Amino acid sequence: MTALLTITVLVLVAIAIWQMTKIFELSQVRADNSQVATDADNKNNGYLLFAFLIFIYGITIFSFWKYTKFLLPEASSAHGADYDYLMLVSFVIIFFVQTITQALLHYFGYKYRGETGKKALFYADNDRLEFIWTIIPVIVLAGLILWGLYTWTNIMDINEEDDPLIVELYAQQFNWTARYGGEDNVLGEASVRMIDIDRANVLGLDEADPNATDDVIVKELHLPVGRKVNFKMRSQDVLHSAYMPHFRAQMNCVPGMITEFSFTPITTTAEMRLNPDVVDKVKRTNKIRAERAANGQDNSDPWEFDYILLCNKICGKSHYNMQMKIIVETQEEYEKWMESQQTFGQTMASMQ
Ligand SMILES: [Cu+2]
Repeated sequence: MTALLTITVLVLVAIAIWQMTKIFELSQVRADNSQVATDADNKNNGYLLFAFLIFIYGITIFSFWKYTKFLLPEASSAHGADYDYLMLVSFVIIFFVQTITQALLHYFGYKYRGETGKKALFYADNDRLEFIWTIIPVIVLAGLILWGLYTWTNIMDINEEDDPLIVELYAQQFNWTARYGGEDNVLGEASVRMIDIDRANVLGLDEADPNATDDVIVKELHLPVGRKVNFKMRSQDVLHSAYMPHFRAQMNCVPGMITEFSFTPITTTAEMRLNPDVVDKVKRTNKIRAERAANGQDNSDPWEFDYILLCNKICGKSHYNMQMKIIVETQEEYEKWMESQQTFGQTMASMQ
């Protein structure tokens, strides 16, 4: 690494010296005018502009063809479709404007290239033209921003209507823990100051709070399909961000405060595994994994799709591996799973 850095520095110094000698040469008054662009030079540069235009269009088409399959599959939350639509419309507008302006920019660069005898026209301003190119972006951007604000307000309208399931997501370097309110669906009081590792009270629940007794603490998040979930996020140490990409959900987890996000999962894990995009992705991944297995490399077990909660804030050295599996299932499956879990009260009693 040091060798590479040294070489890089030496190369940069050499380039700097070379550039400086060039500047010095140019500053000398000389009869030789080989540095002045001729008509042929300008024409060639004009053609190069077209070549560059073809290059950027080409790379755009290539990226569409090669990388669209890496995009997330259809949203699995009730609000996800609105979010995706807003994003799609924004992208289409940007893409359309970009395609046209690049073509115009490069074409005019060619058309008005330097030529002997050609003189630039002095043209101070044109009110109508300036009005048009100001008002169009203003209308389009104002529309997008208002629509975005409206969508944002709808998504962030976190309330207790429709009997939401209350779930706490607890972030710490470098793992997630989830907590359910239990029978009463009310989370017991908790604070990092009450954490007692020796007694396995890892989330710092208040043992005296009756609401805490039936809380259920888990390392795998199960959600019943079709029921609204209100998440309450806490962090023990640094900034983390709870990111559930398939549900188009993300919220920072901030030490010392509780942040919230709410969504309704609409597709079970089992249904999502049948989604054509997901089937494709699993097939592609397992092909790579099979190759790895054949070469005796790690990470070669066949993979099965699961929803996932990730950390989306660079929170430390193992940030990349901070994740928790999410399983969306039917109400019956969820209840069966919940019954098999120990409550906080039971865990504490077993520690006595
Ligand atoms: Cu993190």
